[in-house]
Amino acid sequence: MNTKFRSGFISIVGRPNVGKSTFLNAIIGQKIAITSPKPQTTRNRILGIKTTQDYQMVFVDTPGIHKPKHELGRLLDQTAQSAIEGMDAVLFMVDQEKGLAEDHIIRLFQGVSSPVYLIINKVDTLKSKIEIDKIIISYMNAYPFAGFFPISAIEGTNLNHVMDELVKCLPVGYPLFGETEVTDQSDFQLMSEIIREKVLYHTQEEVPHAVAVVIEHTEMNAGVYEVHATIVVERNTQKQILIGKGGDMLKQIGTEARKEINKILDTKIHLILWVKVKKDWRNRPSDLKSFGYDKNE
Ligand SMILES: Nc1nc2c(ncn2[C@@H]2O[C@H](COP(=O)(O)OP(=O)(O)OP(=O)(O)O)[C@@H](O)[C@H]2O)c(=O)[nH]1
Ligand SMILES: [Mg+2]
Repeated sequence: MNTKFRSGFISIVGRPNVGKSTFLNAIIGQKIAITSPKPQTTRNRILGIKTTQDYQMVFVDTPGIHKPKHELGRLLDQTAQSAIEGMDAVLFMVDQEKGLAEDHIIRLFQGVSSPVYLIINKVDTLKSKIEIDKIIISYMNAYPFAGFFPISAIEGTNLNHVMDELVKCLPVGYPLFGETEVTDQSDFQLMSEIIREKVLYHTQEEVPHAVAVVIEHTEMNAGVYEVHATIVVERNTQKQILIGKGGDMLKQIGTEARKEINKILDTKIHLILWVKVKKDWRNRPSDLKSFGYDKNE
């Protein structure tokens, strides 16, 4: 055992859609967290574990911090906020396209004892260097960040510099997870998230936010591993949209999800999807719980 082995926790927080989950996947080197152009893609705290000979870094991906409109949104914000305290380091990610510092978000870090780093993402779409300098100055004036890193999570730019800095934040200690483990999510969680990601890509406006996915059961049927999943929506009109003309939309979502599940879990499943209406589920604590959105603390 390496006596200088380091291990610890690093959280990734920020507004929705800034690229937190894309960053996590890039660091771990495989898809753990779903991503999409829609805000509030991530709904649970997701661990991504990076283990080398010298360290184990446990990243905590969180839902984007926003102004909640539902009980679900309130839970998402709570989850993100609870991942700020007690970490070895916090990465505060911003999207350079969104401009200057926002005071009310920065206030979250007041009194936090761990180092908070400013990560300015999406520099691949940067128009001029002056622009990014202005953004950096506005954030650095708003909070004493331990450092800042302009990155592109999609292109992998500067991620090595972030990692070099983060290693220094980890205390000497034993690994907390097995060396081959990359996430704390179960296969059921991963499957339901992948199905939800396909729904996010195929639907617009309120529909993606009104969707939850539940894996009901799995069974072996004539040598085929069958996965039965329900897509829950809030209204009949949303159900119609998801099913599509002659069932086309649901078929498309099912095909894309099945292919990706097979790839990620290195398996061969047959996916059977149902759509169910559960009125106002985002405001019902019992529904939130049964869809897996209560254990975020
Ligand atoms: N151009 C560009 N787009 C990026 C980059 N990183 C992420 N994106 C895109 O930004 C969008 C949001 O990415 P996510 O990783 O889902 O963002 P998030 O911060 O996890 O969002 P929430 O889970 O909703 O809080 C997706 O369309 C990504 O492809 C980047 O470095 N450059
Ligand atoms: Mg996310």
